[in-house]
Parts: sequence; C-alpha cells; structure tokens
Amino acid sequence: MAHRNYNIPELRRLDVAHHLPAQASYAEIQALGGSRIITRAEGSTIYDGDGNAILDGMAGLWCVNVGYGRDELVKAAADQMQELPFYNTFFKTATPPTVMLAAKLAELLGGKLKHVFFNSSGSEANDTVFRLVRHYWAIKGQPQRKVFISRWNAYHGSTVAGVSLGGMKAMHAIGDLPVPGVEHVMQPYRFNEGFGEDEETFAARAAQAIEDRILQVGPEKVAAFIGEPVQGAGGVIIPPKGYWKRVDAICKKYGILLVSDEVICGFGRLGRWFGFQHFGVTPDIVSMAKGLSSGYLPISAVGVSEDIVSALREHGGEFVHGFTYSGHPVAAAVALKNLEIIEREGLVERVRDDIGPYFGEAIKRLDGDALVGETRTLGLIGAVEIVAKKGTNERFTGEEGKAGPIVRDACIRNGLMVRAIRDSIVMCPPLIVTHAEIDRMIDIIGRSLREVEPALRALPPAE
Ligand code: PXG
Repeated sequence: MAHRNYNIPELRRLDVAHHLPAQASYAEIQALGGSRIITRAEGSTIYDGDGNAILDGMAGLWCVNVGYGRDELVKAAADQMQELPFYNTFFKTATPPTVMLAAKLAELLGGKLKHVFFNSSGSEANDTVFRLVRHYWAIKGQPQRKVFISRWNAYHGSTVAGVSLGGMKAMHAIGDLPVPGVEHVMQPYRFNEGFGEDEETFAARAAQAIEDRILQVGPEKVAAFIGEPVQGAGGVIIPPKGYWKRVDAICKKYGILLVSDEVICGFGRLGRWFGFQHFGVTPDIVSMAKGLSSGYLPISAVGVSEDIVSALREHGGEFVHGFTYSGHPVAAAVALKNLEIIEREGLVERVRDDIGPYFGEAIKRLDGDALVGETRTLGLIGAVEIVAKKGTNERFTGEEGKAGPIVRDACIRNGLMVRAIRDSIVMCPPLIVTHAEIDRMIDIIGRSLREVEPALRALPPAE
C-alpha cells in the first residue's frame, strides 16, 4: 500500500487545538507543540510523521502481540464487516464469531473457566468483574461479601471500578476514588519494598499482608482478590517465587474468589497462554483484553468459572449488565484470527523456549552499567531499574521518578519506544520481535544510559 502523505505540522496544531490525549499533561503537550504523530507500522517498527523509524519496545501499549501489518487481520475484519458489521447480544441473539471466540477462549483457559462475557476494553472487563462478583455473592446468600482486595500500584483500568480496583494513588486523586469496599495491600515489589530480603521470606511477607487484611476486614465480608500475574503498568513487578501459590491458597482457605487480570500477561506474554498458568494457580475469573486482538480492534473478555455460572443459572435471574459492543462481531472475528496466528506460528512456545530466554540473557548485558540497579524479565516483559548508587536502590535526587523519563526520552531519540514507570525502563515488545531487534533494544538502552549519566549526576537534590 502506498503511504499516505500527511501535513504533520497541521496535525500537530490540530492536536493541541482540539485533541485531549489519554493520560497526558495538557500543558506539556501544548508546550511540545503537539503529540508525535505515528503514521504507520510494520512488524515491530513504528514510523512517525517526521520520518523516524522507532523500534516498538512496548508493542503499542502492551498489546500488539502478533506485530503490525498483518493482512490476515485486515481481511478478517473486512470480510466480517461485509457480511455482518454489527449485531448485539441483548435480544437473545449472538453472532457466529462471538460464539466461536467464547468457545476458543474456554479451550485456552482450561479447567473450570468455561464461560466468557465480552466487552470492549480492559477497564470494562474489570467493571464487569466488579458487578459480577458482588452479584454472585448476593445470590449465594452472602450479600455482605462486598470487599475486593487489591495491591497498591496495581493497574486495573481507568473507569470508576477500574481505578478503584487499581492501586494508583495519582489516579485515585482524580474523581475522589476508590469507591467504598476496595482494600489495598502491599505489592510484591522486592527491589523497592524488600531490598536485600531473601526471596522466600519476602514472598511469605507479601502474601501474609493479604491474609492479615482479610482477617482485619472479616473473611465473611471479603468477596474477591484481584491481581495481575505480573504488574505491568506498575513497573513490571515480577512477584517472588512462591507468592502466587500462597495467594491462591489464602483465597481458597477463606472461600474468596480469585481474579486474575490477564490484560497484559495473557496471550503468550509470559510464555504461556495466560499468566496464571505460568504461576500454577486456579482463578475463578480472568480478565482479558489487549493481546486478545493484538490491539487491531478493541475487545475484552471475562472468563468465568462453571460454579459462578451455575449459580447465575439457578438463582441469578437476569444479569442486567452489558454493553452495545459486547461480543462485537468484527472485533470477535479479528480476535479469532489473531488467536489462530498465535497458534499457527507457535508464538506462545516461541516466548517460552526461544525469544523469552534470549531477551532474559540480552538484558543482563546492562547489569554492569553504573546506573543499573536491577534488570528483570519473565517471558517477553522486562524492566531496568535506574539507581543513583550502584548496589543500592537509592534514586536520583532522592525522589522516585526523576531519572526514568530522562532515560526514556533518550531511548526514543535513539530509536526505541519504551515507557518509564518511575525509575524503571519497561519493555514489552511484540512476540514476533527478532533476536537482532532484541539486541538493538538493549544496545540503545545501554547507549542512552551512557549519554544521560552526566545530566542525571547533575540533577539537584529534591527539596
Ligand atoms: N488491566 C490491566 C492489567 C491493564 O494493564 C487495563 C486493565 C485496562 O485496559 P484498557 O483497555 O481499559 O486500557 C490495563 C491497561 C501504562 C498503561 O501506563 C497501561 C494500560 C493502559 C494504559 C496505560 O502502562 N493497561
């Protein structure tokens, strides 16, 4: 396809004049004279309107698992649009791709997770979880079970329920959240919260925080625990060995539902179809989005266990919940084709046996850098912690989040799109990324660290 020509200065002007981008400082975007306009992409590379080719170390926003430029997905969407662009699931109706996708997801989830509810975004998936869980306990005759337990720094979305379930204080501050009935406990972030602590001891301590809170709230009032297998937007927090098994056991001990938010970890990211499979636990509910369609169209899903669905069938009456686009046929058709590609190309196994381990080895080349406190990966997700003093977790200026954005901006200038989360540079490339591209990612981060070190050392201490 010929590339379209855009008037980039005009688009940047219109961006400032009319567009409010997501999770942005509008003063900053204005001062920059508008957003960077991304015009096209291929494989693992994005291109901006100024002609820069940038290696996409973030797979869009943790979602383009099969990479860009997949004609098969384009065709799946076009074919479905031609045959049936839309129909709802409200009128005792459903469409072929919707039903087939539900069956496919049930197969991949395995065990008791045999049913699927569709939405359009990860946030909506977790809104569905919020209402479903409370409804379930109400019809089970335990309406007092309302409390969700989550972790500080968790990310579960940007809607009222998503932000409330999440543990981002800056997000809570906008809109006077969380809503009542959400309790946040410590996250299993050893580099910050258990520096130098033995892994097993830290795992036990972080899991114990959950049990302690359950006992404090009263187990009979706790409805569910929700967690990401690996916290993504929180900074790629890979829990210590044994943590998830302990969490699973605690939930089962008190009869509390376990919700695995697989919006980032699902669809091959950790070298399994789902993160819970890597950690060997058995959730009752699973949230999915992003990699479900590799971001080609918005679609999300909630996997639900047979036990919950039996209760809904017996006592639930009408589940008065759903969205116009629940099970959207075009999005479902694209998701089905996306799953077919992941299976056909063995991308889950590729992450587990080939590119994941390769990434894990390559990132270690940064361990010797004077600015690097820790590197960590699991599958094809990873982080580099930037510290002021080697061998410690001390941050530049004494305040978290000052160094990260400076390193990130240097990486982007040098041709690698990454995110800075506080002082972690995080990576989540497409599952089709090549070995050579992984090497380039690591080289660019190393080079960028060297470039910015003088500027970081010159930062004045925080007030
Ligand atoms: N759960 C998890 C685990 C997520 O990562 C959502 C739910 C919400 O999905 P939607 O589709 O509603 O955005 C997410 C989304 C970041 C960042 O700062 C991460 C996400 C979204 C926006 C920014 O890294 N993850």
